[in-house]
Amino acid sequence: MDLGIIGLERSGKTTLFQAVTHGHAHVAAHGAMEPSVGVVKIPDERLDRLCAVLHPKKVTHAEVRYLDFPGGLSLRGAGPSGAFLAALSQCDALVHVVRAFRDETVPHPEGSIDPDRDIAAVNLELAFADIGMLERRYEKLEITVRSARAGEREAGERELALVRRLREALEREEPLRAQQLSAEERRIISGYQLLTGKPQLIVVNIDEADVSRAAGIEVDFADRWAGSGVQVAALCAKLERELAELSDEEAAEFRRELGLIEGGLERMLRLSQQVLGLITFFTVNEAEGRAWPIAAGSTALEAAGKVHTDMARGFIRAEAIGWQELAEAGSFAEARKHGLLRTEGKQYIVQDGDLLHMLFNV
Ligand SMILES: Nc1nc2c(ncn2[C@@H]2O[C@H](COP(=O)(O)OP(=O)(O)OP(=O)(O)O)[C@@H](O)[C@H]2O)c(=O)[nH]1
Ligand SMILES: [Mg+2]
Repeated sequence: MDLGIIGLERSGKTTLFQAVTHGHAHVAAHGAMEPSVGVVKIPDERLDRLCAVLHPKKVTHAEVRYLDFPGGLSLRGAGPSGAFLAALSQCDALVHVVRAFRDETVPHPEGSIDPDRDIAAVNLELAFADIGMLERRYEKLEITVRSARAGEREAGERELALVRRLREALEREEPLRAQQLSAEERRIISGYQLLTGKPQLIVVNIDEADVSRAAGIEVDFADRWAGSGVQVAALCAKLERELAELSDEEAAEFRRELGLIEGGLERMLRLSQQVLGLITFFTVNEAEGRAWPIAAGSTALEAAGKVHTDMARGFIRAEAIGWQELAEAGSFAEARKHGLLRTEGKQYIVQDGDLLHMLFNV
């Protein structure tokens, strides 16, 4: 999973990137146009608890990649480069950093601090990029349709009508995420990789002085901006970067003093899994305990395919149990003895927190 960080200039994107990657990132050379890429482990207490009970040799957390691009979206000048937009279109979700911190030594590109204005402006840039993409698509399609034979023309005509409709909705400031589409229409446009169709996590980068009010600020922004495919997290990127440099104990102590219940970064990571529509299942054997992110609504067969293609090909059945039940039982043998392991078939819908043991033939 790739999460692309976007936002206006100097909104705190790189600060957030450094906090979330703890400095473990492949940082692009200064002046290069490529993004810096950081691999981030998703903390999961459930996996930690399971592995503490079952003692696999190795524990593997789920990972996501964060991409930090040089510079920000500028509301003036030539607009974002094609290369930047192309890289964003490859991302699975966008992390949209918006400045709410006050710091006179850091000039705001628009001259004043107004996060709602900035969120709207960045979303508008994304919509413009999509409109441009749809226009180019339309022109190409028109040529193909014109030269197509009568029998092949119909599908092209349908796509043209769809592209026109999407474009009109974007011009009314309806992002693709919010548009009603049939499964067939979704399939057609899945290859377009439109930016307003991507899940978005808005990160309100608040002032150091406001961290004790983070939860309230988050609710306030969520009221206005959260919705289908959009989540909001409020945190102070600069503070989180400082906390990331401390040991876990020191950071926890510091958080307690500040009155923060959940670490801002952990919360952000959890929300980014949510906004991507991902749930987690676990597998644990002697060698490895592992968390697997998967789209909500996936079947046991799809889960098996994540772990190994052979496992899906030779799938017989899965044994399933909630992670907590297994942690309490203490072992697979105990859980089996008490009849806690369920036998599930290919079509079983995997639940968040399931521990799965696949049985398969090769
Ligand atoms: N006071 C305060 N300053 C911050 C915060 N986050 C970032 N800054 C400062 O704002 C400036 C810009 O931060 P960056 O993280 O480089 O912002 P950016 O969005 O990556 O900037 P560009 O890549 O140039 O667009 C730096 O001087 C940061 O130290 C914050 O939460 N509080
Ligand atoms: Mg930066």
